[in-house]
Amino acid sequence: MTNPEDTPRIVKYAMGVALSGAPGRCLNGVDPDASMYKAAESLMKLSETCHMPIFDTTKCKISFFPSQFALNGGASSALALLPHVGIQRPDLILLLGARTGMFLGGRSGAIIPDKDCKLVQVDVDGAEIGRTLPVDLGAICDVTQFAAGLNRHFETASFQGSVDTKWVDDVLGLKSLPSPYEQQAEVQPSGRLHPYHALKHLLTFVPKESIIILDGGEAPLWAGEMISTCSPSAIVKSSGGLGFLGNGFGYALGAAVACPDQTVINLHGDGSAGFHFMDLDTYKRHNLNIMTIVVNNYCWGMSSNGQDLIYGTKTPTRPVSHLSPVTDYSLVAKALGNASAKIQSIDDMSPAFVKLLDQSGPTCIELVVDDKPIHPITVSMVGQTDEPGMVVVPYYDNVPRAYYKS
Ligand SMILES: Cc1ncc(C[n+]2csc(CCOP(=O)(O)OP(=O)(O)O)c2C)c(N)n1
Ligand SMILES: [Mg+2]
Repeated sequence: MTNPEDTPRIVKYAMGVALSGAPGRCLNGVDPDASMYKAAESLMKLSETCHMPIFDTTKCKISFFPSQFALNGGASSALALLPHVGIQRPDLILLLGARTGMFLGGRSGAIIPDKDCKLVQVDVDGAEIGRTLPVDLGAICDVTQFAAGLNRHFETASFQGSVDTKWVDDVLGLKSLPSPYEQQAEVQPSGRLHPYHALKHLLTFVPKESIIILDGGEAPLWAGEMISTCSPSAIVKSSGGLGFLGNGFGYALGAAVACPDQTVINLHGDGSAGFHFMDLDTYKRHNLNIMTIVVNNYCWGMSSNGQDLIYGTKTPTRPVSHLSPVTDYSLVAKALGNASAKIQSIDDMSPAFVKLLDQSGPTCIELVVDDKPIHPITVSMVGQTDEPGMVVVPYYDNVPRAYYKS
């Protein structure tokens, strides 16, 4: 808003958007956490009644399903594993506010099967229903109301559906499968840490009950797999429906001001860190309890890895997706008044945390890792095809080629 006289018109417009549009943080003073917990309660009740597991997407969210909730299946990306571990794929998926696109495997069928599976989509925005995948049933509705309505229905009419409880148990067991990376060496042939091992060890040092903000490309995906090891009080995934980068700095700032007694972990790739690293200056000026972690693989890893998968040796140079091999984030952080440490080996971790957890105010860890292996989500997002009617988009969703009459 640039003109004060626009205030009534814009506030009226904002109220309209807040009351009728997609849910999210808004201007109107409604406590979004209260409404999210209400949504979680209704969804968990519905899930228990129908004995249907709940999976979440990587979209922007504050985790509000307790990890102890028996039907919490964890990340929906695990569903891509089903054919590989000999478990049948789902025959019904309810998309409750979850939007199709890159975070649900695009049109690849990897997460949402492209056959023998009914898809029901519920969204407040009708334009989302069937946007990228054909749905069998769509409902334009607020998810909390949808779940509450079904719950009311099941109070008088008992649930009649048949559920294969063995299948549900098998699917819920996916999240406890040992990681395939466990067996791989902690140090890559480059001499840099394997990102899985680096983040697994690092997270064991993060104080319990921290608020964790995840930003970046592959870095937050590696961290996300093991995040429960530090029992965070909240996880804020900041990549949103379009997968944007850099906004985690603002989220960390807000969380630290709102919850001064908690540690806020502001985790980034080196790419996303570059967007707003100067916010460490603000963190220092307000002496906020934020630990920024930069997972430095010296590249826009998700981008260069996606390009490696598609263009491979055909066009092997990636000048745009590489970042400077000399940038030292721990030094920059120190210059901005944030106590800092650089970690290049597992042995560096304990002394770094001993030094930094003793400090009051903001701190920064630069964790140097390799850009390989490629995270499996990047692999699942790449749909290489030689089909002439499709434009391959390295790590998003391929799009049909525009048709022009000749
Ligand atoms: C604002 C914005 N710019 C560019 C992108 C495209 N993008 C998605 S992931 C990614 C690479 C992120 O690199 P980094 O943060 O270093 O994480 P890494 O994958 O290396 O762990 C890029 C450029 C984006 N999603 N948002
Ligand atoms: Mg990177």
